[in-house]
Amino acid sequence: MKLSIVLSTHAARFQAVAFKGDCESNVNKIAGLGYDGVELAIRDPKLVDGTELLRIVSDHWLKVPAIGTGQAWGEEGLSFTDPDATVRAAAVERTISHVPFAARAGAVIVIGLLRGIVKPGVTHVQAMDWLVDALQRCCAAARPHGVRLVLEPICRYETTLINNLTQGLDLLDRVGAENMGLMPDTFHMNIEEPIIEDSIRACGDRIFHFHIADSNRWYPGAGHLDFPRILEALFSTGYQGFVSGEFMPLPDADTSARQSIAFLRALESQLPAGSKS
Ligand code: LER
Ligand code: MN
Repeated sequence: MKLSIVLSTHAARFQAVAFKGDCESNVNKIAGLGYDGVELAIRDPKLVDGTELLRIVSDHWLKVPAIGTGQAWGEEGLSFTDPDATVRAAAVERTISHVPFAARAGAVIVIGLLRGIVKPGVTHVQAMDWLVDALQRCCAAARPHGVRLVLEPICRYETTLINNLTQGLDLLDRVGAENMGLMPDTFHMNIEEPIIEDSIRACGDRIFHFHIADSNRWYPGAGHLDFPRILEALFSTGYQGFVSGEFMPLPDADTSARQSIAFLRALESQLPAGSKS
């Protein structure tokens, strides 16, 4: 099982991230804990030196499976579904600006809250049309570079657009791009999915990346989710990607990251042979 953990390259308001800023020492710490990769949350590629970032991760033998984009929403209010066309265009442009670094890193680009919410005065139908149009533009721009995008179903307390995997699969059908898949997140699935394992199995090969946290958004093992069943379902789809930790830095960042990898490595040995990537 390939394990990564989220590192935000800069300070950010979003709380469920163990490590923020201070890239070199945090990457060093993450590698030292035994992780195979680091998922980078980057608000704007203009703020980072991609060559230096890649040097840091490759010096530590880590991969970058994914790039998170949600801070462009959280810190700047960019979204694919804003009633203001210039904001929607800026969100598309920002997403496309991640493509060169994603191509170099071999990372998927995550579309989480950058999709936005249905704002007052906008119908759900209109928001979905804008969302489909934006994703089609981003996928078309990413495709020649071999870059894939993932849409993350996010629970009702954060957005009104695409809360569960069924809605995510319907959206993929509408977008109609082979380089677009889904990124389930166990924290959101615990709130929205009727039976988490069945929902995962229904995605088949459309899962391109995976976020893991426990029911309370602490590290896996700190809540009540049934991870043996969830991960068995994930790998039964043929999933070969990373399982990426996105959880609260509680009781503190180092402890959460250490507890997570210890729990998941112990669990790995119990998964049926051939069912882990
Ligand atoms: C981001 O991956 C996520 O899971 C969301 O909760 C962001 O708000
Ligand atoms: Mn997530």
